[in-house]
Amino acid sequence: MSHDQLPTDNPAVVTCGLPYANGDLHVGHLRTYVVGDAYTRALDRIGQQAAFVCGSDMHGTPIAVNAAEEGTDPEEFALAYHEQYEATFPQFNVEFDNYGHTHDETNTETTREFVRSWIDQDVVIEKEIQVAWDSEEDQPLPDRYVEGTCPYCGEHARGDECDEGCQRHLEPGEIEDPVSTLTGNPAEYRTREHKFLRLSDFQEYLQEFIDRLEGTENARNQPREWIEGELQDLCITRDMDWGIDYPAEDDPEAGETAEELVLYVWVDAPIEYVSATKQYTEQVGTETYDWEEVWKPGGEARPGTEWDDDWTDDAGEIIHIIGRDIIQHHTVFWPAMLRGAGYNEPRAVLATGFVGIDGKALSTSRNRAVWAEEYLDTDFHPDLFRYYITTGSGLEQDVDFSWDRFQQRVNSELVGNLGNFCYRGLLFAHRNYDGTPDADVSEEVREAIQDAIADFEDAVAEYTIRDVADVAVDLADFGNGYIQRNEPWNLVDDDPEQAAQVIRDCVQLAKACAVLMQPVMPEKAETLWEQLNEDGSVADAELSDALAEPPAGFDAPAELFAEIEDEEVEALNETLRERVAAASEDADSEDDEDAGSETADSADGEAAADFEPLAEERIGFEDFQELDLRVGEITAAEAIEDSDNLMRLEVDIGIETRQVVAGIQGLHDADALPGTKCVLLANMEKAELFGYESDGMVLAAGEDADLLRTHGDSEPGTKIR
Ligand code: B3M
Ligand code: ZN
Repeated sequence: MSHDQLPTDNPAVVTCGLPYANGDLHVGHLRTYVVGDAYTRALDRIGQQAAFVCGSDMHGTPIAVNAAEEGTDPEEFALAYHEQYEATFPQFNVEFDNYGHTHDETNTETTREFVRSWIDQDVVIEKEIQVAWDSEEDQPLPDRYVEGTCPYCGEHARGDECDEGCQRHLEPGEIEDPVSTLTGNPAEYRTREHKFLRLSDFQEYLQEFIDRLEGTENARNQPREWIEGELQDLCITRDMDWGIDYPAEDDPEAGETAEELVLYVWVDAPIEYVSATKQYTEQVGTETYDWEEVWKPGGEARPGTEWDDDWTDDAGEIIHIIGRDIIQHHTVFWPAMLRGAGYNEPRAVLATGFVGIDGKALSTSRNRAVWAEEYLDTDFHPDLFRYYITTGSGLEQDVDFSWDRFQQRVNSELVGNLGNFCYRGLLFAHRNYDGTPDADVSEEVREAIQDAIADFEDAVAEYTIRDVADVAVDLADFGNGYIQRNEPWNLVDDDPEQAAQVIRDCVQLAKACAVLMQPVMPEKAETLWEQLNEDGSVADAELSDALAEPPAGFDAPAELFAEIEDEEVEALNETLRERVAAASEDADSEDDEDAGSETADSADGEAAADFEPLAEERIGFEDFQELDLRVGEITAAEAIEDSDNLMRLEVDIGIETRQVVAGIQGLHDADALPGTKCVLLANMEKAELFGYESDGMVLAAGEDADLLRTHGDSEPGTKIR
């Protein structure tokens, strides 16, 4: 089964990953919410009914740890951030239809209903497991209370997620060399009884689901590895006080300690997507928007571990927008949770890359971040940020935020292109015709607008938000070229009819820009709409209105966007630099005092390693094909004695064995390397280093020379393309 193209007759819901209510919002968070908001507005624009919902994530160790650090109660602590988020989003024109939180009554009740359904379906089991324990504090160490080494990739990991390495979810007890973040002591293990969702029951279902799933490629492909292998049961309870209680009273098989357990935060968090939609229906009535049509078509849950095609023909479209570090939760755990309770499944998951600052990773602990509040303190309009962040790169890629680049893009694309076109077109029209000249739109311009509408529709159906945002600016670019080519200022006297025609076209193009830019820059679009003297709100206009006749008369326009001055940017850069320097000193001294402090500090979705800016220049496929990349296996490794950092490797690439000199001494243990798979650039120019010929290059990532290898077990010699 594949999905009908958007728009469909069914209602849609767009959700964004819930922000943990544990710290100030920064541009990294805002990327997801701006994309979600713009996408929902774009859906509406193509005639797809859609609700946009989200809420604060109030539970789990991310909240408990930070609240404890501040000496506050987790509920009070989380509620304060929740209120802050609720007030901040609209200032970026992020307008949720409903913004709830996971601790409210609706979500508590819905979560317990889900769990009861799983119990009834017999997909919940109890197991005795070893949980990490701090003997000094005499308390269990769930999730972020423990850190150690990821058993899958060997990177440093915290509790339930390998946030610096392979991004996998880690089950309790899985982390290696566990250390308590409370005391810094090595953790012990104690036996406890916990509840598990038996994911293996859903394996077949998930394999079919992933073939139907739409969205970004990373979200559709990454999960395949997980659902093709053995699916580990998901521990759904934790030894904590803060959270939603496990409904032990409804579980006939609950052991004695079950009532002391709360649900794992990743149980009640995604269920908030359902609860927030339910609350929206409570606000507007089922006539306007019926949450059940989306989540439980026909008002009926169909629990089971298999899929039923007919049932979902009329089901709504569920679209999740998340950071790419939580793909597994949304494409494996969540669909199984939904299926087990008889709910509809996601239609699409869009997983965004991270946001960097000035070419480096955003880091809250180092204060290398641009905070939401900080942006709002500038004079820059929120729509400028929205434009920058949605068009800075494709959805899956990382976006770099730098004030310099922000200035450059605003000045060239918004001021110089879109704003300039609308201003000069409308000003000319007002001065010479008091508004729209009496003429028909030319065929050329009509076609250009029709093409822009088609591009917009395709981009929405294909979830390519950047293209959605680019359409209006591209159309303005066309408009600028059109004015330049036709020189209406020279025509007014010589050929008044032709002049009127050209300006008539420009007014139409400006109107089309207003309609097309609205999802990404809603307020700026509204201003342009008013300048055109249009009635009502551009938010209510349809795509076809881009071609409808503009009002005959309008006043002199004002410039839509103002140039950003160098001094403003210099000041902002200076503030950022000073702050990073001050924070780094603090962080370094804190690191010395307390190895655990980094854990609680680092924010969601930040990558630990610094990254370089993306290359500006593109290469063609042919250039890429010139690289002869092969799967290899290291068969021998030794340090080159005279050198500080070089190692001599022998790499089997199927056809032959190559000697390679690699700068990985000190980063890898020579004894452990033989047997390791790698990727070798086989047609690298030969070189001689310290008397050894190097015949190829082993690929590695970052300063730690993390060796690249393939995902599956392709044989040495296999060509990589
Ligand atoms: N609260 C934040 C994160 O891990 C987490 C998202 C929940 S979405 C259901 O990015
Ligand atoms: Zn890992």
